[in-house]
Amino acid sequence: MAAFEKVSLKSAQYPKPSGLSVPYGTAGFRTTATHLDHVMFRTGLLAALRSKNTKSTIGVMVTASHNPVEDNGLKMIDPMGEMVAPAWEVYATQLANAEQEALCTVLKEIIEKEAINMSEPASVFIGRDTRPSSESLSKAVIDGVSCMGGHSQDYGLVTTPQLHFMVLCRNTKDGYGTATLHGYYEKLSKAFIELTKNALNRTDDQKRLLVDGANGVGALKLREMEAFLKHELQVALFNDGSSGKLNHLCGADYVKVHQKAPQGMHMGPGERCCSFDGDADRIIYYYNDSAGRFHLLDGDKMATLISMSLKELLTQAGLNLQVAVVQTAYANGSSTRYLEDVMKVTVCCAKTGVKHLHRTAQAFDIGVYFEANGHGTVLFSKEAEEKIRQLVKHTNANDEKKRVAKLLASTIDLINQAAGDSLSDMLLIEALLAIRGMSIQEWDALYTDLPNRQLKVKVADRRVIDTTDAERRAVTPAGLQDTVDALVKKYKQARAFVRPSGTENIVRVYAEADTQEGADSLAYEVSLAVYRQAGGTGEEPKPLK
Ligand code: NG1
Ligand code: ZN
Repeated sequence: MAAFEKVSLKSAQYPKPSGLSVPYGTAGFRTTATHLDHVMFRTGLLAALRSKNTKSTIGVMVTASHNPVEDNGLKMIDPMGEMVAPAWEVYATQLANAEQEALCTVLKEIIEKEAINMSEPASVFIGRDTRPSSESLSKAVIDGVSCMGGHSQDYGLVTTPQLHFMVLCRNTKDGYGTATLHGYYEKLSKAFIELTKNALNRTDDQKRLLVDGANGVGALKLREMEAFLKHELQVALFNDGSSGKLNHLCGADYVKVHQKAPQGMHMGPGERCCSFDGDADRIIYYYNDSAGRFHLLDGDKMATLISMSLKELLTQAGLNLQVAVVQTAYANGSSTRYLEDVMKVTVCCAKTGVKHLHRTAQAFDIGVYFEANGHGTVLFSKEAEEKIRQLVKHTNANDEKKRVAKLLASTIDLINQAAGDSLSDMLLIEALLAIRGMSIQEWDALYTDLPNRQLKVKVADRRVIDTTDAERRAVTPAGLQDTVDALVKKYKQARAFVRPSGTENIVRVYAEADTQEGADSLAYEVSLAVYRQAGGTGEEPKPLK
């Protein structure tokens, strides 16, 4: 077959460093940029096959998100804008790690296993972040696609969720949106302006938002979108990439992990601020109070504000639709308690990684999902969306109900249902705060986070830890969970768990308790247990100061 000859020839230009093995992890391939040429080319081949297999457009985004600028990676996007199906993650790993001579054999095996009709056309959308390595790496993906006779559309610099949006638009018949950047900005901005019309007497101060663009692609795209927002949002943009280094001392991950403001941000007391990550699929809010104390509003707080607002709007509209919140084990215990006990919403716990949250959220009329680190969105079932849009059209409905239904419809339009999206989430939070007339301090005061601590432990093989119950309990090594349980009993309002990371070669430890000292001490004790019972390497963990 001509395609295979081409593959053999072309792949020689993208040789695999011998002995190198990279897995398709929680968020796709991710490693040092210089090790990725062959992975990119081969994923291009695979994306074309996935396109033939699904008779749809597939996406490939070149990014390493919040990782340092020297890293890179990629992620495949399935037809409905979601993460690629698990079986194809396995194929991706097999293909990326095949030795040069075995490449065509592995390809043929995938084609046979999936019974792919090679005469089908293939279409792949490609996007990339601002890393210096991204442009040439995305060319390698395009080369791979064309080797399989596929057609690529290169969107160039886009945020990860923008590419998810393009893929979803292209593959939906009922008009999710137009698969262009203009289509994306127009859809979101129109919905935002519709919503903020309902916020009366907004002052310029209330419209002002400080944004840390992580020196990444999100900053560029926010600049592009600003023109569409017609001054309804007044952005002061910092870390816009003009001088600083990507994700360095800034960005959502930095702010969340270090619990402090990014560098280069000039925050006045009480000013509303947010940070994107390097590919703009996460967002974290924060402010300094008048005493100069830093306050963080993470994914849990966003899920709370969003689900609370949706629930109220549904009641006002007289619509009987269930709102559920999907969290992970990292959600702060206070948020779970507030959602369940005060707001009376259904809360589910999914495994870490947005694909797990996304799938869980799909089971509800309206599923709000967020990781504590700020990655999340809202999914509306077809029926829920239909009911809301029907009420908007319903001429007999009294005016107030219709007004509220319109608010809900605009909310649907504002949300990027394909993926967590810094730009879309930011506009959603801004609109909800505006409509509620709520300050960031009032939002923050809904509940108080339990003090918590996350630690990493190096072990020889992190796969010795196997977990259950959405990663909240360790099944192996034997005895480890008993130790954790006994340690947790020593502290008040405490909770702790351990799980192997899906993106780093470490075990993560999480602990929370009624005081910071308690959380720190529990996290340390659990780390020591992991080190001793799960084959720790290097230096033994030390107590936190
Ligand atoms: P791992 O390394 O599996 O914990 C991390 C984040 C996830 C998710 C992925 C993908 C934490 C505790 N974990 O996963 O939430 O964002 O990276 O980027 O933040
Ligand atoms: Zn990201």
